[in-house]
Amino acid sequence: MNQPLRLFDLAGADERLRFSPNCWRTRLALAHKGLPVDTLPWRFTEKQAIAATGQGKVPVLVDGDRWLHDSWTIAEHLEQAYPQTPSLFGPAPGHALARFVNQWTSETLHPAVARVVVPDIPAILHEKDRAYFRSSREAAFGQTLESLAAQREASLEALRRVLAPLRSTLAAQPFVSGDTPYYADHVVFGAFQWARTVSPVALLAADDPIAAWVERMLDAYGGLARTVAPAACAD
Ligand SMILES: N[C@@H](CCC(=O)N[C@@H](CS)C(=O)NCC(=O)O)C(=O)O
Repeated sequence: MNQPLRLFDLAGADERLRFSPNCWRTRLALAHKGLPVDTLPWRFTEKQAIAATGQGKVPVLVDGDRWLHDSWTIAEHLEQAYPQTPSLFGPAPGHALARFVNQWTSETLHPAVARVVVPDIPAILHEKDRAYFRSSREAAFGQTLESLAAQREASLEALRRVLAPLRSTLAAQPFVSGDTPYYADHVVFGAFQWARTVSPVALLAADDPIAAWVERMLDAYGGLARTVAPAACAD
């Protein structure tokens, strides 16, 4: 590695507020591998800065002359390009099972968390992102953010049902991946870090085994994920 790795990392109005679940996957994967990275604060409307990837979403990792996007592609790249560093997936079938966890998180867990926390996101965004965020998310949900917020209790109830297999797993073992965290933990944790940093709503009861695992993930890698403060309560 000649030049330092660079990561375009979604930020709020306060550039220290890094809240993207998908970027947190990559942050934790880099920490797991002990790879230093310069994180560059990026706002939703700064599409030009990542135009070299031919798309408009982060994480985007710049490794030498390669511009990589999509958190899963980045994880596979890191695993293949840095074989002397700790594995993200462990031995077979770790890679294949992590892919399942990746897809479950993106396709089931994120949408369930989004219905709870997205109404809180405009408040933490840079002003230049607010109108874009509102119109793109209202189009995606087919309703206003206010109407989404009004359904919060039902959304929390639905999320609790989605979390049932994660809860029973973490009641039986300390990490999603077993005794220590691997990439599957980074992926699932990204969703909780997202909620923690953008919304004051508590997703989990204090005695929930998932809450204990979230604390272990906040402590992991020298407390990297604790470097971002939780969202403040509005009242
Ligand atoms: N499949 C992609 C999803 C990336 C993604 O959705 N990123 C969000 C931030 S968490 C984003 O950049 N959104 C830009 C936008 O909505 O315009 C990955 O895993 O990296």
